[in-house]
Amino acid sequence: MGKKGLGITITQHILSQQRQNPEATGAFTTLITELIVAAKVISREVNKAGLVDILGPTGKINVQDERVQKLDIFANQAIIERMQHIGQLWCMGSEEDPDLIEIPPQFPKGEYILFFDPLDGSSNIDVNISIGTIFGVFKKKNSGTTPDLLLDDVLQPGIKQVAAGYFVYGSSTIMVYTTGNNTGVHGFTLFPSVGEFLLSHENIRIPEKGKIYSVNEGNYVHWDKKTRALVDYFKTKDKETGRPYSTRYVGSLVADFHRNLLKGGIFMYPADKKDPKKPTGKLRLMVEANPLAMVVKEAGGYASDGHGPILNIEPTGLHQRTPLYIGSKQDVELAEAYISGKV
Ligand code: AHM
Ligand code: MG
Repeated sequence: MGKKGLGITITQHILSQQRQNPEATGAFTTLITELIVAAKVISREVNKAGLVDILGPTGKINVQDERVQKLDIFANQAIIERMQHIGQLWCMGSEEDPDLIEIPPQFPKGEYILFFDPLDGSSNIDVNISIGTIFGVFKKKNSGTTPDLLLDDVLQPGIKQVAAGYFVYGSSTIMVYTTGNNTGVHGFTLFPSVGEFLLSHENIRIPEKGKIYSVNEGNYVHWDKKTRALVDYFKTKDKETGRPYSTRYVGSLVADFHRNLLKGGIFMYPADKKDPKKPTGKLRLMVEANPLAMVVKEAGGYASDGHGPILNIEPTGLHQRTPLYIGSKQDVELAEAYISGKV
């Protein structure tokens, strides 16, 4: 924790970044500020989630499942309702909505597009494991001249994101964000007593190489030979390269990613043959892979689909899935070499 930064609120931090950019209008600051309010509301609800067994209605079948589903929907609605009236958004895309989310006609529209996964890792809600919200922000494409909302005018490769980040609702609630262009990746911890996010992790840099690999190894039988060889590599003993690595996997991308960002290592969700409908793995390009790829790049790491940078993928669908290898640069480059057949 940088002592220098202690006590700086996220609002102060965003405003100081805004002042460094002479072209900034404050529109982006408004956007992020409102998103933070939505996240605080979600954080409060997540913290209460465990109480449902004690306080929730009794006699109902499937209370737990109900609750899990409700929190997903709650988080989605909290973000949409908070963000739709701020006047800065052209539209939104959420993991929970099959189509783009339009700004209702009674509200002004803006230039930004917000993609988000409202509650990532939601299968972990009822077992008290960290979950989170992931977001990425784009500007509307110049080609978007028609007043109609066309997917082609909205979808862009991740490299065009102007900001990205995430919230983790864990032992404490933390927000990590970047606006790219070498402005760094910064982490803020929510102090519940004052209701403010305070700077706790200034200019996060991910180690060049880590000692952790994070993957759902239960999918081993569904992987191709290259993927198996890669995971076998991390498990093989070799003193010189610091192997075997340790496995760490909680099943919330946002939490697994956050740990590896701070400690170094690689998170993988490879393509598998488990579900013929999802041959490219489970994770979504627009709401999961792209935002975290921007964060990791700005922190000195790398994100790949096994063949090239995640951030260069031209999206063709709102809910497109992608294999994901993300984390310390050397580890991800090695994974890419395995998957693309160079090793
Ligand atoms: P979700 O957005 O519906 O929660 O699904 C994504 C989650 C990720 O957080 C996590 O990395 C992955 O699914 C875990 O999947 P699996 O259970 O197959 O390992
Ligand atoms: Mg998710």
